[in-house]
Amino acid sequence: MNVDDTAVMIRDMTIRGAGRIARAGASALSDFAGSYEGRDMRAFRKDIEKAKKKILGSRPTAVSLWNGVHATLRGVEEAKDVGDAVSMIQKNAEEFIANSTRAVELIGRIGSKRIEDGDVIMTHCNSSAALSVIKTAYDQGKHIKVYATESRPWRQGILTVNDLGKAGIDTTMIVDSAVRTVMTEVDRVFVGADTITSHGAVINKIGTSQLALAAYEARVQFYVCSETYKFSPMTLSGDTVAIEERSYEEIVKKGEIPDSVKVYNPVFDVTPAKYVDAIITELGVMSTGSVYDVLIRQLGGKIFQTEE
Ligand code: RUB
Repeated sequence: MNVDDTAVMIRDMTIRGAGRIARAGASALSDFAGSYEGRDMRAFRKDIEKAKKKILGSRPTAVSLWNGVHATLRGVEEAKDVGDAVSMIQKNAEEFIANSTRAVELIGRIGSKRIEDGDVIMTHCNSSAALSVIKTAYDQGKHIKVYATESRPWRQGILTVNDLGKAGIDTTMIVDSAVRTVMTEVDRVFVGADTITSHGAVINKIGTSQLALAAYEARVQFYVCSETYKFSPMTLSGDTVAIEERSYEEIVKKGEIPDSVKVYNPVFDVTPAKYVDAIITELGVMSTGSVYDVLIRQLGGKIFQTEE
């Protein structure tokens, strides 16, 4: 699919979820490179840079998109000609997509070990990584019951309950404000992530931090299911994560409230590391304190941005 259409579909959430948007970005850049007709390397660099900016500008919060795009363009600076650059991009994108898809399966297998027969689970929004854990546990024959939040305003909970319900899992949908009431019945919470900072704070769908607080209060285990490409290298040098705000029309219809009333619609929130029991990744289950080490390894020991 072309870059413009992909950027629009990510922005309007036709393609959504941190993993899916990363794979869509990688795939769009690969298609762009594959259909590039020019042979001038300088022009190619400029054009691919423009395409990259378009994809990255589509949604600001999930670092998965940034990591997916940069993994796809790795090495292009050193390419000797356009043909070389194109094959690098196509190979990188293919690898990124295959690895990220496999990571979700691995997270399912690893995370399912944390679920016991008879568990009551809560999840929020619609995370393929969290659903992989829950569905794998169910496929292993564990009897589980799942509470899934509606996740206003976009109601991604509808996708979640459809998926779980069709899989045959005992699923109950709740409104977001029922989270604290229901938490007393829950054994474990599993949510996804858009970005995880170097000190283990989790950025995920608005309301995630409320689940975390309610779980903390009720002494319920709170797990984040996340591929390691959702770890943010930029946070190592102190960058903060931009929280996307979307249109008021996702909350109220035009004319439903007086023009003088403002509507604030942040669509992600930050859960501090202290409320997270563990992060379930494709590398294994880790504490929030391990994110820093994984990032340093991913960066080959290069930690801080320098002026050079
Ligand atoms: C989706 C959301 C998901 C994470 C992880 O938000 O917050 O929990 O993206 O998803 P939105 P996954 O619907 O606004 O994109 O595990 O599928 O990557």
